[in-house]
Amino acid sequence: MAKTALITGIAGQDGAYLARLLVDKGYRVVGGMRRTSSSNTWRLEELNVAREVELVDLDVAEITNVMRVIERVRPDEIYNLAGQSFVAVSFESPIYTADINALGPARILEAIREVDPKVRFYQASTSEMYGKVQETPQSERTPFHPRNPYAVAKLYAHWLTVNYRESYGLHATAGILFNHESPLRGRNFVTRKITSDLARLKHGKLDAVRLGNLSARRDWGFAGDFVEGIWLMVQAPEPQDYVLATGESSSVRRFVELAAPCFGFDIEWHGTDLDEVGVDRKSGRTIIRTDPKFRRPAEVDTLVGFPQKAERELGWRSRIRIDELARMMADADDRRVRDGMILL
Ligand code: NAP
Ligand code: G4F
Repeated sequence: MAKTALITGIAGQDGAYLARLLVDKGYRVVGGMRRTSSSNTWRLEELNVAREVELVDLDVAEITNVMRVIERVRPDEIYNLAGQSFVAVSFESPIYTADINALGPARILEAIREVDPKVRFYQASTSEMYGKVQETPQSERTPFHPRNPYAVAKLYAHWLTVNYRESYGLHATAGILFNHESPLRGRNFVTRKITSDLARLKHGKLDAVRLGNLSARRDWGFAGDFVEGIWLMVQAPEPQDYVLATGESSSVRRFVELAAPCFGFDIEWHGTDLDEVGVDRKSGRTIIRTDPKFRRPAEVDTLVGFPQKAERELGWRSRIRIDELARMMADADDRRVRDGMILL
């Protein structure tokens, strides 16, 4: 009989890619979405999977809602992708972020204990938990030092997942995922901000792209690759935690340099720090500006993961490299703006 998966946060980037993967594997997929005033299924539609999943109202802030959905759906596997996922917002709304990112998973774990402890659980942990990094590259054994309320909340959920596994024998796994992007990434995040703003700039709808810390470095992979790793973790005979990463780190500046040629720009940098600008060599036009409002009270300077455990034990590999990723995202945004689509 087909397995049933419940995905919380199915309308987000990872939710959409995971839904596509699980439907293709023959799962019955039930997707939890928090209720909003307008439909928010554009990612599922882009991946042509909206009609193949059952959508339910599921807000991880509400324990009774979580409990009832699990009782009704009777999933074999729960993938908890729901989250207030934007680090910058967590400095402005730390309590809300904790409610969703820390207590949300606690509610689901309690519901699993209550309704059916055989349900397998996946928690979306994050490389942000390494924060002020204690060693490079970061692996499952690297100590954590979170640098923002988002990561602090995620760290609670991470340890709670480990604790419920150890205390109650749940098949509960936390995937420590480094940044993964795609054409379906939210426009707040820096990679998609760069590709969508460069597209608007090329088509005359924006004067300059305004960014924060250009020197921050991240290990950027492709979300489509990463959801395969998520699924593999949940299939493992024994639940364990795994790092998923590419093993390569690049700066925000480098991502701009990779994306810009896809729009016909060739960037050279002038100035330093808050005065740094990116100028298009061909036209002499300043197209990248820095703005302190996009800087964070405490920054995570550099992240790079060591995914050897996932490679060895799960047979997982990150396939798409950053140059291909930048091109894929740039091409999608160029097409969207050229075709007059509203950018989401
Ligand atoms: P995303 O695109 O922001 O998706 C998150 C989803 O969670 C959205 O659909 C959002 O709904 C939903 N959500 C927010 N609050 C909720 C609530 N109270 N109840 C139910 N759903 C709620 O993020 P993503 O990139 O797909 O990431 C998925 C998860 O992995 C997140 O938990 C994120 O923190 C974590 N993570 C992401 C990365 C990464 O690089 N992408 C790396 C490590 C960990 P709306 O659509 O209504 O906003
Ligand atoms: O794209 P970002 O906002 O992603 P961040 O903070 O690394 O978080 C993402 O990845 C985490 C995994 O490590 C996830 F857990 C989390 O949910 C999210 O998906 O910022 C990346 C870097 C930061 O150092 C930021 O300061 O880019 C820098 N940056 C520079 N200018 C900017 C900007 N970030 C944003 N969002 N906007 C800017 O203008």
